[in-house]
Amino acid sequence: MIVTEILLEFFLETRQHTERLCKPLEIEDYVVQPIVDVSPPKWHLGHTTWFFEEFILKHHKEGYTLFSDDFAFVFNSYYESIGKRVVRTDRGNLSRPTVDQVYAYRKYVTEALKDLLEGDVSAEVTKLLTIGIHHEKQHQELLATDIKYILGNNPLMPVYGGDISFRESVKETPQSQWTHITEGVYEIGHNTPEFCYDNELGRHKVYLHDYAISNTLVTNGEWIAFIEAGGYNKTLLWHAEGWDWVQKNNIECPMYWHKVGDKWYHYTLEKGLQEIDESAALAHISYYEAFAYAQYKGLRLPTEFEWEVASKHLDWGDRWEWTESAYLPYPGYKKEEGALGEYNGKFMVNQKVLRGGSVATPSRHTRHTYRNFFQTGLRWQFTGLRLAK
Ligand code: AVJ
Ligand code: FE
Repeated sequence: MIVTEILLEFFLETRQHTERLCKPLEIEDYVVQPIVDVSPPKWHLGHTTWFFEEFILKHHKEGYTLFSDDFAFVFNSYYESIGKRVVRTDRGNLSRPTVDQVYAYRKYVTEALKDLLEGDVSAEVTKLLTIGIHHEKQHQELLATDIKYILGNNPLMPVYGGDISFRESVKETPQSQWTHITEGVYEIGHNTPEFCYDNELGRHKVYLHDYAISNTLVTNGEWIAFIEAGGYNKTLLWHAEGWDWVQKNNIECPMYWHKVGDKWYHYTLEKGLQEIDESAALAHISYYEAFAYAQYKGLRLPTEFEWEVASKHLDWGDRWEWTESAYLPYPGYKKEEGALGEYNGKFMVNQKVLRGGSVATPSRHTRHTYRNFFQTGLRWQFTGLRLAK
């Protein structure tokens, strides 16, 4: 089977885009890990490269020599079946390999893949290449949000700069309306020939009762009203775990928000600290906050199934939307074989599903069956919410 030029083009474009995201960084920005969830940009650059080397080149390219025997230890993220690795909390302690060496590694692996793809390749390689591309795209989103965390938590709050605009203060339509869906049996899960992750498969039927879902995301202005109504102090709105999280971390507003005088500001990649636009879609809240807000409104979050069914009637893609659904396997879920079985399946405990996409999601990445997932207290992604009833 010949890898179409289109797939090769897709691969090269993806590799380039990752580097373009890092272009505005200073060397020091590449190395730090301010919290465990945020990885150093240098680590993302190396890890996405290691993924292609480990899963494709090592097994499918004749005579391939690893760029470095040490890099699997440094850039393996969480694949227990592949081998030992730097513990996650130590990713920011790696002053070596240097940024230059990591860029050289990227070049070496990209060239080796280009060379491999110029010949005849198996359906297996085509499949692995497609996963590798989508994997790198997931890391492009993580790169954008990790860079935002690194810069936005630096006391100087530097502007990111560069030529990529994230439209972070994307406006919501002022007229919020309810979209009504009639009760019945609906099919959930992926069913096109296009790529999807294993966690979207096991298409199955669910029964949904009559429900309504908002055609808009909750806005910054609506969130300010929640703050002013004492939402963060009203214990009855919160889960026990959410309330503990608020107390322990002194949470009073979304991540990146700062009150100066009586006005709210937030850190943005594009312009640094900016006055908040009340009509823009809210971002950077945890599941706990999304839930408390729905309680305060006397409403609820949609389930991931309600979201998927309604999505064809909605405008979506600016924010990852917290749902009420636990991240669980669909009936009939089958893990990928081998180490790739560790990619999604082993995280199906204690996490919530987010649907949609965000201003940091790269092109051709998300879809209406895509299942993102995070732990309930995390909010450095562009996370927001849409209400249901
Ligand atoms: C789907 C965003 C939760 O961050 O671990 C990256 C994406 N998977 N490499 C994550 C992912 C493997 C994943 N999330
Ligand atoms: Fe990864």
